Amino acid sequence: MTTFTDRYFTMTETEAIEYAKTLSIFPEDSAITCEEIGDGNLNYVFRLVDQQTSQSVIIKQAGPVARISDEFKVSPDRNRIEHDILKIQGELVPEYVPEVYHYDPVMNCTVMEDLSDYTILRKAFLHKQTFPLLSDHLSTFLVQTLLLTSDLVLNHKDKKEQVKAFINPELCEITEDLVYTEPFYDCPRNEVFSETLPYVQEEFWGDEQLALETAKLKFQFLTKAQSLIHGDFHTGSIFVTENQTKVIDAEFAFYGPAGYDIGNIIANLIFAYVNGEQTIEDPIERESYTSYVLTTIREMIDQFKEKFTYTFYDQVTERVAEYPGFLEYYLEELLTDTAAVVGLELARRVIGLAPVEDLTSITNPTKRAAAEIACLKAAKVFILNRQDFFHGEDFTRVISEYA
Ligand code: SR1
Ligand code: MG
Repeated sequence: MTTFTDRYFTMTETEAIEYAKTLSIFPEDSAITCEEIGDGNLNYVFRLVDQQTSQSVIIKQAGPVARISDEFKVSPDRNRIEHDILKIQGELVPEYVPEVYHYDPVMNCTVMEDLSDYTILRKAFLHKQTFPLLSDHLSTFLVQTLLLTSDLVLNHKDKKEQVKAFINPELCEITEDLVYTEPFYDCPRNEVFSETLPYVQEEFWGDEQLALETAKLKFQFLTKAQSLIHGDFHTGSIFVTENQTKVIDAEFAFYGPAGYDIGNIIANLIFAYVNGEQTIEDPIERESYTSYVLTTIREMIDQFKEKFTYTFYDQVTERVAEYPGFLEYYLEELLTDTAAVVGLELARRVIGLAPVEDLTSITNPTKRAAAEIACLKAAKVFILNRQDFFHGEDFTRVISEYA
């Protein structure tokens, strides 16, 4: 019998069943099946089902290298970070995260609620499904997690302890390289679609002003320990049903700029928008779907600001943050940071190593290039004019015009 208490190793499906038995997750003698269902870039995700009762759980295990490429050696300790932030989110926004049952620092795995009744939002968008409550759910999630972990509310010494606990150098390095650096020069690791390449060469790699702005933004990401952020808040990290939303996969979490999470999700909604623009043949269906995405983006920003303002007055503990004008200053900076990250994420998913299915699944090469170039044009506006974004409509105007 394998022991799971002495040393770390990556499990097979059979070993994951043995492991579950050692934790007494299922009744003794139950017939358990297991399937590894991970389709992300980094981890192994085992789904275990008791065949008699249909009770099921997920065991998520961090491997020693990324699945996408073994060039990325990433400490399996990231599973601790993911577990610890899940616990915090479980207190702040229990309705929007899976329940956690067990964490194991030897095997670097977490046992959690199985969300198989849900669909990954990116996949749902590829089927042009719509979710009317999404903007409400995501704006609440963002306000609660970003505001309540910041110096606006937390005791500053406690917050510094949290900054220490969530130091995440290897995963941050991935973002520093893949989001903030490589897309903006002709890096050998970039993977650009051939029909999009001439635009990238001319408008991205040949633009010194753009390079300078991305350098400023990279230093902001390196140094601005504002809130405990999810760190990879895209549509592949969100599970949905018609009226429920669950956020997963927070292994990139650390204390960073709050606008990183907001900008990330907005950019990924834009990928859904351009996919709809290029792949829905029927003009009425296309208009209906793309309008839904734009409305979701506008509502997310406007509801975020409204809920942030309300929660700020309700929860703020820092005296100087209550001075007249400070909230407006804070929100303006947050929305500027958000706009910049929208641009960075739009660019890196077109140019960099980790593309998104919303673009790569567009089979017609001309349409794919049109979608990608639309993202890149919008990306430049979001990065270079980031100070101009404050209302939901400021974001949707640029999308309608360029994307
Ligand atoms: C090597 S990991 C590549 C990308 O996948 C993750 O989901 C993050 O977005 C990362 O940038
Ligand atoms: Mg992920």
